[in-house]
Amino acid sequence: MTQIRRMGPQIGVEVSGVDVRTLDDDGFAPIYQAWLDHNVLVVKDQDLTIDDFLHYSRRFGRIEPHPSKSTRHPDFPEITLLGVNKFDADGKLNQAIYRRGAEGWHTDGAYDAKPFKATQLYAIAIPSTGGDTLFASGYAAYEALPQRLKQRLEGVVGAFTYGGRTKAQALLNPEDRNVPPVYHPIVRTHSETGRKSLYFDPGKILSIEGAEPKESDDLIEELTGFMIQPDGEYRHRWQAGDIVIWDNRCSYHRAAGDYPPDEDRIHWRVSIKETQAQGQARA
Ligand SMILES: O=C(O)CCC(=O)C(=O)O
Ligand SMILES: [Fe+2]
Repeated sequence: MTQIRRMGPQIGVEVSGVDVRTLDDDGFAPIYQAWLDHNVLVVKDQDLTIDDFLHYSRRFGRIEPHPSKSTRHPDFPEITLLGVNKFDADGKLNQAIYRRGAEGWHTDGAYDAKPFKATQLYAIAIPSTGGDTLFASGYAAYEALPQRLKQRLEGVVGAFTYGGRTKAQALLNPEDRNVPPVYHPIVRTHSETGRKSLYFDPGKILSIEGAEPKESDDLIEELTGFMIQPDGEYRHRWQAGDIVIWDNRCSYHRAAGDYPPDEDRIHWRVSIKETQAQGQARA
């Protein structure tokens, strides 16, 4: 029997008792709605092949290969492998792979003119301790902004790149580095829910457009402080067989990155974009 339960107070919902391989449209509809309502959806106890995972992922939108070519699955470019090839040929831990997603709270794909709608992970191997993923709500962050900031940011866009101000691009091939910035509204109206969120990523933003450099830096620092609201986190403790999907349009996440390096922590990962119809639902 399908069960749906809330996880964190601001974000997160868990579905159990389903097999995503055999879900029909009527079975999927309440799951998709629960995801839109709670932004992070956990589906427990799945036993999937790569084709099953891709097939299920396509229900949410269009899968696009991640720009990090070196971490793509060799036979399935749409699949990114997390935690694979963690050690270099000389036996040294590759920090870019081990700590992927752990450098700070972020949203995936803000460096793209059309950022990822969603990211979905399927857990293949989970360490005995650590390795959680943390989530927080961009709606809650927006709602917490003082009126002064809401007004200052109305209609304002930010410039974003893959490496932001630190220019960290270790997972990209040389030919894919230093791509020009793209621009996104900082107050983002969600294309499906119509709700406003704080669209923000301190690791990818370069500047707030129209602000002097000093004000831009001050705003970036101030907005960083609003991302995670008190008691707003949902912390996912993985089990093999979990599928977790998050909505990059209205949430932030980070990997805890604290598991024993000699243990496996492996996920299949897909980046999902809006279909044209979803992207045009609202301007
Ligand atoms: O491995 C994780 O927990 C999440 C990593 C991450 O940030 C991502 O896959 O986008
Ligand atoms: Fe991420």
